[in-house]
Amino acid sequence: MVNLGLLGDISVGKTTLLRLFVSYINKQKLETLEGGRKCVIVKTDFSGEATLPREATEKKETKTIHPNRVIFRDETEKKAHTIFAPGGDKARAVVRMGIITISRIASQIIAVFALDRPIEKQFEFFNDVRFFPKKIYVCINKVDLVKGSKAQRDKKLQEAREKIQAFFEKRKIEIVDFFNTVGEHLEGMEDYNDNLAAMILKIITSH
Ligand SMILES: Nc1nc2c(ncn2[C@@H]2O[C@H](COP(=O)(O)OP(=O)(O)O)[C@@H](O)[C@H]2O)c(=O)[nH]1
Ligand SMILES: [Mg+2]
Repeated sequence: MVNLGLLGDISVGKTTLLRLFVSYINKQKLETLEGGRKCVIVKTDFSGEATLPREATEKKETKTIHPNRVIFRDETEKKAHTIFAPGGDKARAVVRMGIITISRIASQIIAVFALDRPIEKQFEFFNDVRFFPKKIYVCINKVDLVKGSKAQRDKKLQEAREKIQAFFEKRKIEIVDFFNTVGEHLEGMEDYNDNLAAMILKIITSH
């Protein structure tokens, strides 16, 4: 059984990615992917989402207060796994508690970044996450929001990777793998949606 934690700054897309994964299981899409397998949802808990007042923000409608949680069962291995996604706003004491708790109980961590904002700003979130495994996975999300050609997007991704690599290297944390994702269902971005599912599959099958 793997306890997987999605950690990252506010609004990088943790909750969206978790919901996307649930949709892959519910639509039986997970087993159609390369190396895919049949999984079923045991339980989902998104009750940690608080609805924001409409005027608070243009787009973001909810904010994670208590960690969201999904339990699913791998039908091939007959094993259950849990994914936790706490909030990102560590300035709020209750959210911060969730981050600390999840960083303690998760055996595998995915550090989530958003490609549409400066990467350096997003490191602040990780600076005081105290319990980190020696090896983590990195997910660079919101790849769709980089405008321009594929070459420009790839260049931006490469620059982000190098910065993230350097940041964790300083903390003696090894990055096992990078995944580039899109959390929302958007036309032409299906491969980046698949990458999220592939990432979780890879983690549960290698631990
Ligand atoms: N365009 C785009 N929007 C995204 C993507 N992932 C998440 N979002 C949006 O970003 C906002 C914040 O996402 P949310 O999952 O709440 O972030 P969290 O704070 O990390 O849980 C929401 O409005 C999402 O719809 C993505 O890959 N592309
Ligand atoms: Mg959230």
